[in-house]
Amino acid sequence: MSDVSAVKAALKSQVIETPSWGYGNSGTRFKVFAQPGVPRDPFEKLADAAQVHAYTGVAPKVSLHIPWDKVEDYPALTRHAEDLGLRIGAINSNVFQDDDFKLGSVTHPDPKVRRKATDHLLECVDIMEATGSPDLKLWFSDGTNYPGQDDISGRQDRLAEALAEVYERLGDDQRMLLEYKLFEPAFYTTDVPDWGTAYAHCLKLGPKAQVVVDTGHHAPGTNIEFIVAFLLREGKLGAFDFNSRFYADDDLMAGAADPFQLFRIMHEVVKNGGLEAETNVNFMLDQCHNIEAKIPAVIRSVTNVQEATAKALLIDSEALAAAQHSGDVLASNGVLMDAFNTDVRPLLAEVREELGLARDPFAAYLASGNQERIATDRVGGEQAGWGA
Ligand code: AOS
Ligand code: ZN
Ligand code: ZN
Repeated sequence: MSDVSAVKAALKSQVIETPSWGYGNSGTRFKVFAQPGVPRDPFEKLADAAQVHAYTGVAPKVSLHIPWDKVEDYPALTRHAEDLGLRIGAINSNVFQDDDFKLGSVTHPDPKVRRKATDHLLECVDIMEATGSPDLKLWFSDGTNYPGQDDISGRQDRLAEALAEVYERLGDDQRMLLEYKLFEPAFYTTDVPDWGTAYAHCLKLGPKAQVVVDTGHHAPGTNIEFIVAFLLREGKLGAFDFNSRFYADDDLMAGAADPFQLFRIMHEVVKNGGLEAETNVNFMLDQCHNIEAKIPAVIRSVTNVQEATAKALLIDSEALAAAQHSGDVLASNGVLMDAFNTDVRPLLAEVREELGLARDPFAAYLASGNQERIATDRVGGEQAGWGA
């Protein structure tokens, strides 16, 4: 796409969904570093997400995680979101933080534990109904640590059974997003370890089940953009959990570790129709800001995704196709690299200006005084964190 107004229109319509847990305290198993001004409840998490939206103009949706964001009154939380100019995005289930799930949740050998896990997933569907959320995001920590610990294919049967029950409960405007992850916390087998497993389950379930690609959930060297192209071609790419990794599931800011990889992914998205509204790909972030200030880190992540998208949109697709058809390897690679090496920050600044926003959302937020204000105001109460 080389028509600048079309590129700008695409950038204005891309929605990036931010995660409620990205605004709370988080850390590693070694230490959680508490930060001043961190939200004390889901209402304050939404207020922080509203700041990100106010300065970027493209982040009106927020993913919730249950029970971290459990509230008495979901319609009230939804109204609060609407008052802030937001809407509730994916509902993330949590079947990994309960003693009962030590040996698995929906794949646990004990049917009573499987029932408990599936009931939680159904509760999440109820919360979707109460909040107007269109997406149920499922990530299972299920797996085993030792050879022989459990029956690998038996666990697939149990997984399929639970997924089918939840799928049945979905309404016409609701879908299931199944996330895969190579390892952790299970270290020998994981029950949904890769896109192929997720894809096979989604295919069996039907059109309302699609795959989530979390960019931090692959073995080093995995070609993620291939997976993206394949899933889009099959109509099975439901969403991204964007983040960066250097080692494993690092959950660092999207585009920080490898902006070139993010560009390659966004190229496949653009090329295969993933930015079109009807394809309905949910561009989510799944990140934790352990040592950096959270709201500006989310703003930086959003702008990193936008920069990768802008570069992908600037690829001269006609020149690329011509070079590919003529078998000119160097020319086709050159077309891609020209786009990647373009400084798109002035273009994005113009897009923001046209939306009535500051040209530099990061600087504008820091100058707003909000960070100091929340540090003063949010005293007392328990600060929300990853897992609280
Ligand atoms: C876990 O590794 C996954 O990325 C999930 O998406 C999870 O629900 C999320 O990271 C919050 O912990
Ligand atoms: Zn994730
Ligand atoms: Zn993860």
